[in-house]
Amino acid sequence: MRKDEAIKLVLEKFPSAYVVSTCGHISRDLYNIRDRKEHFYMVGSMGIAAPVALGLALTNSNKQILILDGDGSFLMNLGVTSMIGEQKPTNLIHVVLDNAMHESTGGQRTIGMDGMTTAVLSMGYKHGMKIHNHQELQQAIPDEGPVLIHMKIEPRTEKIGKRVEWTPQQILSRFSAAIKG
Ligand SMILES: Cc1ncc(C[n+]2csc(CCOP(=O)(O)OP(=O)(O)O)c2C)c(N)n1
Repeated sequence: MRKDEAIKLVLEKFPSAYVVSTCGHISRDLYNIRDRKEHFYMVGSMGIAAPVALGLALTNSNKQILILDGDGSFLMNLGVTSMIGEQKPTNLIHVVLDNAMHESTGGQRTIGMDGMTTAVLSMGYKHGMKIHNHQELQQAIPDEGPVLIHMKIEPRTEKIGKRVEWTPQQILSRFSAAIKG
């Protein structure tokens, strides 16, 4: 699966989710596929989408909060994973798009996501699932979170789209208005 296909599938599967996307190409791809005020594009801060989403999930328990992470970003901040497991927000979905590299900065390899769907269960996540294709994502019906959805994706071959054109202040104010409304 390509990264853009994976993102489209996630948006179809969770159409009303508030999405916090990690920095770099993942936020750019999300923005170019579809721009919504319910998207919080993390600018610059790698590994921080998950803690932002955890705070949002705990303070907005009636809303579905989705993290769109990369494997590099996920692995960089594993501490927050145990915090999510301990807090157990049932409305939190943690999607990791795993291309086995830090694509945004030139493709340096990551240390790998092997065993993470099991590891998060021992940290307190309710579900952990590995997804390779469209059918598997359609069948995955996480009744409640926190859930890790580990999606294997292919390295990019197509050109990256434009950068997010909103300023960080604009991203924050339109997202805040959306989630409060
Ligand atoms: C704290 C911090 N360290 C490093 C960077 C530089 N950086 C931005 S995106 C990125 C790679 C992210 O990798 P991954 O989450 O796997 O996503 P991908 O780029 O593969 O889509 C790096 C190293 C940063 N923005 N912040």
